[in-house]
Amino acid sequence: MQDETVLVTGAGGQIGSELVLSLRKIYKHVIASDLKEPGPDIKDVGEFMRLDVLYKNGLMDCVKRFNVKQIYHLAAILSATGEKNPEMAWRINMKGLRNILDVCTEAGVKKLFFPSTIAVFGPTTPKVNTPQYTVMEPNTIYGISKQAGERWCDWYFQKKGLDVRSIRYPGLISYKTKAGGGTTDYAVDIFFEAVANKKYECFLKEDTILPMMYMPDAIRGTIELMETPAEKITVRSGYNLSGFSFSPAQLATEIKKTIPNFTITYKPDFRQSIADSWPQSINDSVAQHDWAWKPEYDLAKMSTDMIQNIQKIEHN
Ligand code: VAH
Repeated sequence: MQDETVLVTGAGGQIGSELVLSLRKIYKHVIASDLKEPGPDIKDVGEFMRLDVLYKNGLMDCVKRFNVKQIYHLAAILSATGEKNPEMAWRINMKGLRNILDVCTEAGVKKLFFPSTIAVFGPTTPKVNTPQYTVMEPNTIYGISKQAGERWCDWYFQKKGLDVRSIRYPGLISYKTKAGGGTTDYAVDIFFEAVANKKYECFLKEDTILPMMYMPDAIRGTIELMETPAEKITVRSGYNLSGFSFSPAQLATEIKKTIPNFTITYKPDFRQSIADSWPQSINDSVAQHDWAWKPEYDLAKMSTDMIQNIQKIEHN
């Protein structure tokens, strides 16, 4: 086990709750932090601190007291919530990041992970096989804040030498923590509804193709990127990362292979316009070249694993 102390902000969220568990298999000291108390699987098996990323002094105290050498800064407001609360989303996603960047440079943190997203792309971006470098005109506060965040991270690398690394996550699918406030969350909710009620009303149109990834691949890719020797890293904004793409109709067809009497209906809401502004598929050849990224899950393997694990949860 490695001795460095690692801090995870937003540890109670969809990525954080699983990332903390994976990091605790590698590092002796992983401090999980969030604004609110997380579940028992995080809190009861290691250090937890209540931290507000908008309060820099509290972050600095924690980093200095525990000699934190790596930070995974996951605290953020996602796309759908951000459109309902633009001021709060901008404040948390930008001021929170700036506080973390300054704490890292002032307190000698060695490595920082910043979660970016395919939401940094917008309606003028090429939608199919979206390249690492292309037109980026995001039209959600979430996407705008994450694009600005990528630029700040690159600036802190260029001007202050901070070893900051980032991934543009596609929609993430997991069964351990229900997603919250995202547009791709239908691809999580649908599984819980299919197992519990054999039906789901989808808030996106049936043919809305979006890039997605299963959480085990996202967690593995995140840690692989952070463990890659610095000299191999050529992107300090955010690496494109691809899993697989599908539409709600294609996902429903896959679910029916395991739950034959599952039915889906469609009632698009405000999140449809958000989804329509994003790419359908992502080119991640730079990540493949720089640090040998390769997903292990496809749509069928993910769907089977999700249903099997949710059925176990329901039966316990
Ligand atoms: C969202 N799950 O829907 C997030 C993600 C690509 C989308 O960043 O907002």
